[in-house]
Amino acid sequence: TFDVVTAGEAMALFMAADAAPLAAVRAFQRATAGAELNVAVGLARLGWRVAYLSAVGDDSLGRHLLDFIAAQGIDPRHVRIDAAHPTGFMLKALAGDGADPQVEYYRRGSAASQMSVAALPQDDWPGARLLHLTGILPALSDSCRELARTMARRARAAGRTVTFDPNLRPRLWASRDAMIAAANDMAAMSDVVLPGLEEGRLLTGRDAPQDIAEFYLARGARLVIVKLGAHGAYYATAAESGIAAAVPVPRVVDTVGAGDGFAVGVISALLEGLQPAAAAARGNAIGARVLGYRGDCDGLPTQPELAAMVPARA
Ligand code: KDG
Repeated sequence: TFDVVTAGEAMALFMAADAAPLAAVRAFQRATAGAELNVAVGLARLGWRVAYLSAVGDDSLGRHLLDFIAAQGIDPRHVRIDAAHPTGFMLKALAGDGADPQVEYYRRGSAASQMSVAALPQDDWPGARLLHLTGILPALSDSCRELARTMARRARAAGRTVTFDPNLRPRLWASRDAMIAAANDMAAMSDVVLPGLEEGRLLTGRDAPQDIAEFYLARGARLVIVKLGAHGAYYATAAESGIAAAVPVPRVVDTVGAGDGFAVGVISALLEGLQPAAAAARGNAIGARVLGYRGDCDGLPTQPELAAMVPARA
């Protein structure tokens, strides 16, 4: 049995080893990427049993991902090997001064983009308490969008908590309106919505974190946490709201994956039954830790590392 279910595209990641525009980089280091995979890894490191639904090609990039997934303690049974389509991959530049690094995708027509509701297991993951989705899965293809919607609908019917991180990727969408509509559609099927401030503004047309949270609470969310970067995170339920203070980051090495680290903090806290303020505080703490590392998953803590870094209460 599993505690948490998530689904998305597992990608090979090639991180530039030298500081140059991608077209001029001479050496890359291989790692892994995929927002939902990062969350799966973070939760597995904290001891949760994670089911991860994905697909890779029958190629060395796919085999490397399967080995990585298994080595992280994530059940690889739900990662399909699709012999007819390649594993998606991406390039990432070496970022300077805390800016978001340049990235380039090679994922159109990838194995993961071919996923559909046919990927869902018959048994619907008995025992799982929570489903985590992001706005990336519905962006991959029409069949992936249907998959994401079906997973959310079934999870709710089964009484699971659904968490949703919009993770907007404009490049994966034909239009901004389609992206906004799809993300808000997913959010309306979710219990917990985790937008960044800029994402929240784009998705709701509202400016203040309070108003963004109110938008999603009015559409059925139980908890909204708006990520405010260096200003921490604003959390709101129908009953309470507040700011969880930011955790100082001595040096930002790479911003990619910090939002996934935030989700790991929130989800693990909710699974433990912690209150919204403590969940937001743990999100801040793990997100801040990830900022200090290059790879998406390098900064995700183990249980003893987490115990050493976060105060028990917000
Ligand atoms: O959240 C981190 C992701 O941006 C990265 O791992 C790649 O999933 C990815 C994406 O689609 O951008």
